[in-house]
Amino acid sequence: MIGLVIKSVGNLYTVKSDNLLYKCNYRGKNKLDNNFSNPIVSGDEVEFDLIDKENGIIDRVLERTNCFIKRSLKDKKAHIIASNVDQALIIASFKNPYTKLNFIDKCIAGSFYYNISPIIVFNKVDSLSNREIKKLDDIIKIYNEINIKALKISAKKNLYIEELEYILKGKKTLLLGNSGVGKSTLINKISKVSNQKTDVLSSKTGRGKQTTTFSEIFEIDISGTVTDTPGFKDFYFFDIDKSSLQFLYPEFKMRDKCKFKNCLHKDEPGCSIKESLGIEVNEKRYNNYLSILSEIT
Ligand SMILES: Nc1nc2c(ncn2[C@@H]2O[C@H](COP(=O)(O)OP(=O)(O)O)[C@@H](O)[C@H]2O)c(=O)[nH]1
Ligand SMILES: [Mg+2]
Ligand SMILES: [Zn+2]
Repeated sequence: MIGLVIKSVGNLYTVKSDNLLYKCNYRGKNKLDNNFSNPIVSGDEVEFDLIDKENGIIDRVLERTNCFIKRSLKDKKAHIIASNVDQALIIASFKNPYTKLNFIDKCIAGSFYYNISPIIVFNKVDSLSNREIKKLDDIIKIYNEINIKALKISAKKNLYIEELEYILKGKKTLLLGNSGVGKSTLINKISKVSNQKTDVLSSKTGRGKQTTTFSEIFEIDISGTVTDTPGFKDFYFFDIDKSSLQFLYPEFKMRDKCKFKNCLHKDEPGCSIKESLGIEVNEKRYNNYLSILSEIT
């Protein structure tokens, strides 16, 4: 049978097929598995055999259209966050907690690399003072100027949620964000079911919510899906190399004018990106580019 993995907790997968749910394990042991800390992820289409009415065994993963990969800090292997998605919603928060722009920029670059359109929302706008909102608007402008959708919302107070739902409608969206930014709160607002299941499952495995490898797909009320992922504070790229990073910056269009063909736009002479600082290229974005570049080995 063929089905869609809608939830993964450790080595246990929930597979949906013809509107029925099956609990499945994975049998496959192909060579690919060695590079990945998790061979299967929510969003995967899989072929599986039934053991009984409710349980099955996954034989193989069908080819993915895309997947978002980070490097696992534990074993340096690839950790797939989700697969087969249209867009990534980067959920940030200006206060409690403060999301670093460096993290947002890393999520954007990763999304572009894996052919996923990035969108940014700043949640918890209800808790900001007018002065803070003004500061946030300046940040939002940075992204809007390079044609990346960025908006502010309040999941708790229902502010601008309709605007967001319009963006999510009919799409498969991956949620990215630090923990505590309001992913679960948002999902409860826009999806057909509340996410109480997360708690049930993590208590079953006896592991804390934070440490369980976990992703789950929720259906949005008005159509479309969102994939919840464990919040992570920071992450490292798995397969993006130094020379590719610049192509993930839409505003670096003038890179062809650099003196050196292999310019990394760090401190090379005649660098057109450095000459564009404060004009086409925002300095904060550029500084984060340098910091992300230095992390890549
Ligand atoms: N003030 C405010 N608090 C929020 C908002 N959305 C979520 N929170 C709070 O932020 C905390 C973390 O939210 P949660 O949804 O669990 O975050 P997650 O870790 O990203 O899933 C909870 O105490 C929420 O009530 C919001 O729009 N405004
Ligand atoms: Mg959560
Ligand atoms: Zn350059």
